[in-house]
Amino acid sequence: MTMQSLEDVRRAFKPNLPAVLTAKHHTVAETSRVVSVTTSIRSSFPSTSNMPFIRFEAGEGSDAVRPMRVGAVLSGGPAPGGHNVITGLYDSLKAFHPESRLYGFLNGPSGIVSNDHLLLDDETIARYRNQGGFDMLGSGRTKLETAEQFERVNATAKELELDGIVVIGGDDSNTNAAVMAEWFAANGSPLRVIGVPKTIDGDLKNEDIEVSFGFHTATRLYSELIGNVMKDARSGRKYWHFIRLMGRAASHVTLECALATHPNVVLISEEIFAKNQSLKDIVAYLADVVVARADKGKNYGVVVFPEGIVDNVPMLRSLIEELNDVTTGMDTASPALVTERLAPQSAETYTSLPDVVQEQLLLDRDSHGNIQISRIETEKLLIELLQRELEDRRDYKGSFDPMAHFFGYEGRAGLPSNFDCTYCYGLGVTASALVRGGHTGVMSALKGLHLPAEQWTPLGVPIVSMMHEEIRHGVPKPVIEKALVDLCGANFKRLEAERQAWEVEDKFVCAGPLQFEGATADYAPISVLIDSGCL
Ligand code: FBP
Repeated sequence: MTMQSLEDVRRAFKPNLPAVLTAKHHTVAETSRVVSVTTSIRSSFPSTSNMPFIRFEAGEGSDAVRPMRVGAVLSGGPAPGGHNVITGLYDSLKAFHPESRLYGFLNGPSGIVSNDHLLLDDETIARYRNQGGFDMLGSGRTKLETAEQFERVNATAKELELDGIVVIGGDDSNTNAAVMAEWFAANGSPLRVIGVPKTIDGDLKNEDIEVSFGFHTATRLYSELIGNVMKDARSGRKYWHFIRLMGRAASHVTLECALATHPNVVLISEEIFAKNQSLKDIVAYLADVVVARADKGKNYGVVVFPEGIVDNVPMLRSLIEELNDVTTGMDTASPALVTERLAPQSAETYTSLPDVVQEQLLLDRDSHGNIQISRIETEKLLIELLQRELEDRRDYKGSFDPMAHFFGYEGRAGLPSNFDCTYCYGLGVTASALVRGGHTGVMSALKGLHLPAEQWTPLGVPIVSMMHEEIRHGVPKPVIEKALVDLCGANFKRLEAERQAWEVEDKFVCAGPLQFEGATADYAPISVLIDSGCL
């Protein structure tokens, strides 16, 4: 007997396309929508801030049918579906003209600078259809911003005779794409730069981008694991599980998983920040739930929270900001050395943290200036502080045996869900049409994701329309605005209405493994369904 691997089975999956993309199609400027940006952003993007929104129509385009040459790059953390963006791009370029070429730049944006590439062919593309990870090309977080880097990108583009570059990345990578598009437009180059919205964090989201790709698969995977831990907790009845999930700035991942599984406690960074909660407040709330459950004989439970809470407890946020300043220029920063340089209140906060967390707060920042939040074991911090609090609670007679978990990297490269396979393939085909239509500085998008794929609407969204100004490394910079959880939005309201009932009663839901066939196989993310009013 020969056994087919699931990878092989998935290679045969055929994503459906939006109807307008299945036949001959072309792009047209959407005249009814105008990009509105601040004067300051306009002055940073003088050549590209007037780019129109783009829509798609069936029928022949006016562009000459000649082979196209396009380069694609995977940027930032992996997200399930990235390979399908590339397969969609490839199939579409080849269908347009069989001699078209698609180059994949290796190891992220630095591959464009150094012209490190792979010319993609049928065999390579076939191997990666509907597969997870970013291993076809590798990824990286190099920031492209200097004139020298752009000169080198230009040299690469000339050498490969590129018509366009497709940047598959999150908010920072797409900010880079916009800056690159501006540089080429300002320098009279016809090279087009198109973005594709990726990130499991789900924080690249707005009126036009309903969800970033990878979010669905990652949250389904985490929900499966959370559901399994819940079953285990309820079976053994002796452990409290503290589960940290990815989500640096935003808590979309935690919110989606919570709505899928119903943990006893859910912490949301945006709520903590809005209510100006201190670590003490959070720990007191956790202790209240632990005590209430113990009173019912339940010395077990599940707490779910995003990695970003460390950066959202106001006291810790200002500590992190001060640490960023204090450690700048230090060759090796040690807890003892930085404590001496911190203001007294920050020093007190810092030294009250467990040693391991003190060390982790000093890890190098990434090239975008972000603290490496995934490396900070907040679950251990909460457990230690909660243990101290429970010792002080005279009314507490239960037993507290905590377990710390981080579900992070295991969710970023799994076999993509049918939703992510289909969404990404469509985003790739849309990006190809945007390059062919001569557009630049726009992001490939698909709307109406609660509907069957055939009814999705492709469009090109000017990246500058998503921007605002943020202080980065001490100076204001135009960057894509991260979408945080909207505390007045339907998803958070749903959590708010339900979560109290989950604290003491066990309303756990075992989400089970991601399905590729059957009744639940084609679901869109819960948050998309709630936002569209379907749930
Ligand atoms: P992107 O924003 O690049 O998609 O990455 C998201 C993420 O998975 C975060 O959730 C996490 O904090 C971070 O990447 C970890 O990054 P790294 O892979 O560099 O450790």
